[in-house]
Amino acid sequence: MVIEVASEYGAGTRGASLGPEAVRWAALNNNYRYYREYPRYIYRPDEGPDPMFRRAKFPNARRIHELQTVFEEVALVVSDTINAGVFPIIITGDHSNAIGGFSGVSAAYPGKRMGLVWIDAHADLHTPFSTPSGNMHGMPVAAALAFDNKSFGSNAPGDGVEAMWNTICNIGGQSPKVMPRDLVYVGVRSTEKEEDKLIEQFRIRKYEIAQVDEMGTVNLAHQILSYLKDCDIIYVSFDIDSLDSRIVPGTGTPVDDGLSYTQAATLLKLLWKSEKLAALEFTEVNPLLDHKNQTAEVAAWLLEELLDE
Ligand SMILES: [Mn+2]
Repeated sequence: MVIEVASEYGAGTRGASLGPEAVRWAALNNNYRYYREYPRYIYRPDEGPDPMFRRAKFPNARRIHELQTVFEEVALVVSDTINAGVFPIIITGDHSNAIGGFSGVSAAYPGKRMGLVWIDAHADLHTPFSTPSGNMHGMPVAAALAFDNKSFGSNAPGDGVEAMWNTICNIGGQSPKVMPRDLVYVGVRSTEKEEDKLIEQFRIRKYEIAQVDEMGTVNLAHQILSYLKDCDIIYVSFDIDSLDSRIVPGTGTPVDDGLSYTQAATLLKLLWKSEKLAALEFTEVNPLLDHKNQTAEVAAWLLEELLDE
């Protein structure tokens, strides 16, 4: 089942909520199986794009109130899908929606140990206490780990935001959902010092592009799966900005010198074959920033490559 989440409340730039649809159109144009054969559920937040154009009430966690509802609703869709015996492929607008995704997985597998593979240019390890932008697409990994990062952050978001953050970390009934030991970063190359300190303190496993080039993607995939061997289930979150910005201009925060699409395809294919894979998420395609839908074409091609396996 393909679950499309048309929300961009966590982003700083408009347009990511149109990403899942752009990927769908690219797949349709190419007559991909991904489009023809997979049933599809489209989630849209009740309030539509409106909150994006209002002044943010909580500058350290923009639209956190609206996002909480989105995450809770998406988590329900994901857990219902898994409980029906169907594998969820989740295509989301901005990356904060990962919180809905892994919370749904966590709810469907209570008590199971979850590994998180985060393929992204960014660490997404901010919290309302540390964020420089207030955009929640930079916070999903911290929510999975239930970090507040008061120790390295210097914002004072207020009690209301702190309570909402704790509620968000608890969606799906388990908090934390992932232990730092069970998190793996691939392609992260644009971080802030508040994130670097956490990565260092918790010795979070991280594969940089140069390491991926050197070790090869097949070896990388095997190392990741062996590192996560004690996990019962694995959630893979693939941010399109993990790829080189020259291949994927249509994304909110593009970064140079990323993965090639062959590297991404090989890595995703090998993770896809793991019996522990509980959900796969694609995110951050933004057609308003794109050139002739090229970024959505890349995402659709990657998905098709997987489903051909
Ligand atoms: Mn991201």
